[in-house]
Amino acid sequence: MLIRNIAIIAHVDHGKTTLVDAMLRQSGTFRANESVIERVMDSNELERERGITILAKNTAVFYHGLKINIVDTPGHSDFGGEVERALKMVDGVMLLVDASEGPLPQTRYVLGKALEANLPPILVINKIDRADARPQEVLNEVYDLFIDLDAKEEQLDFPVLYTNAKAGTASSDPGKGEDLQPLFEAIVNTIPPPAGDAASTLQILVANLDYSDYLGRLAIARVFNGTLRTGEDVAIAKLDGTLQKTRITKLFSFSGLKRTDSTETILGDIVSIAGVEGITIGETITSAETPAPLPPITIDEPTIAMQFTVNTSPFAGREGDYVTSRNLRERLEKELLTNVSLRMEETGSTDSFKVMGRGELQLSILIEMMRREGYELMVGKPEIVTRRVDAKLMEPVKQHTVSRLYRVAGRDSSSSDRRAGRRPGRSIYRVFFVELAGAWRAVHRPGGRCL
Ligand SMILES: Nc1nc2c(ncn2[C@@H]2O[C@H](COP(=O)(O)OP(=O)(O)OP(=O)(O)O)[C@@H](O)[C@H]2O)c(=O)[nH]1
Ligand SMILES: [Mg+2]
Repeated sequence: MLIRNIAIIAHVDHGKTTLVDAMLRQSGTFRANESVIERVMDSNELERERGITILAKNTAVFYHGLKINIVDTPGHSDFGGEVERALKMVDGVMLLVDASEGPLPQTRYVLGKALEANLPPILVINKIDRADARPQEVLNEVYDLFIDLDAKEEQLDFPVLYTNAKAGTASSDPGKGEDLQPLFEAIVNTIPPPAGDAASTLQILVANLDYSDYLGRLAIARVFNGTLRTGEDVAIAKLDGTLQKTRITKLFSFSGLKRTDSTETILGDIVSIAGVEGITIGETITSAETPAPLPPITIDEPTIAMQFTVNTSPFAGREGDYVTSRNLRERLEKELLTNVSLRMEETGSTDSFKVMGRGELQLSILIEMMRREGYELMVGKPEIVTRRVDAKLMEPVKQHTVSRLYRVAGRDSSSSDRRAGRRPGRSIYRVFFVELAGAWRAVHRPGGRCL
């Protein structure tokens, strides 16, 4: 079967998950009378409550006999690690940009990662139905962004589609659009089929983990070379360099929102594997005789840290079931296995752990998940993670964009000024003002401490 693997990337709320809904619907994934919830891929409890995507997830649709594996990624910068990892599984990206907001900081970040990985993009200018849509300007801003990111000549030659993800339409002309056919065609024609050789040494890279109540831990992995058949002896090249011999007995491929049983992998496909104890992200399933591990997945470093401590307050033990430092450590260690952008460090005390992540939202989601699972803990104030490079103390720098109507722009930038603080003699951030239709957009580059 012919395959295409694509990730959908964008700034937060630009409509990725909504577009996946439409792709699922139009590829006949659901029965005609099936009622399907909106943003069906945002399947976990916190995602539904908050209306955001937190974890990257896979689905597959079929178009004229061709299988398109789609990875929906989160747009919030705190979950950037999910995007980096998703890009390991695909051969191209759909870069989604809101037709009114245009490219925003996370658009820049995810596009930068896609260009670095040499993944060909399809530009999708979404929410074309918005009254304040300005597709032509947004297109120009995206070209500027590509150039700013030092895109190569051939990377600038991408197809452009204008979509209304809610209505499920795409067209190369912003005024038109009947269905998503032009988008499917663009995927087939611009995203290269997976490379590799089905007959050579087995190489399957685990890029994500999932969990099923029936099957336990599931590894989501991309077949780069070779063919895996269930029941055959294989090896897992572990992150510590050792080789663990095993046999894969439960193999699935994606089909819409379901996993379908399979006994043999197809070259380039994204598969799901159950029943392998301890398997984790970055490991390669390979031949037991001639192991050929793929390079492990590297992702950007954490930027903020928080202390997670056993509850020692007078009210300790009233809310949670898991209250000891051993409970806390085990839960955090479990999280580190699936959440590769998190790090944990021991502190001087056995009751306390320093947990590092990409942002406050990411850590607050972890805390909320733990709370709901019955853990009781105290957390400290977030601090930025600093690093010494050549004896110089370095701090993470963020880009902070504020869009306001003209009349409040002055007040807004001065309050950011105050928060950012100043060092004698020089400003520690730069402010850019960009004029947009009826609004100023102030772009700050403050140090991590100021946010
Ligand atoms: N008017 C209009 N609204 C849209 C369109 N596409 C998405 N939306 C709305 O935009 C909001 C965000 O959509 P999502 O699909 O959750 O966006 P997302 O990019 O997946 O967001 P994250 O995963 O959290 O980054 C929702 O309220 C959608 O209904 C569109 O084409 N037109
Ligand atoms: Mg989403």
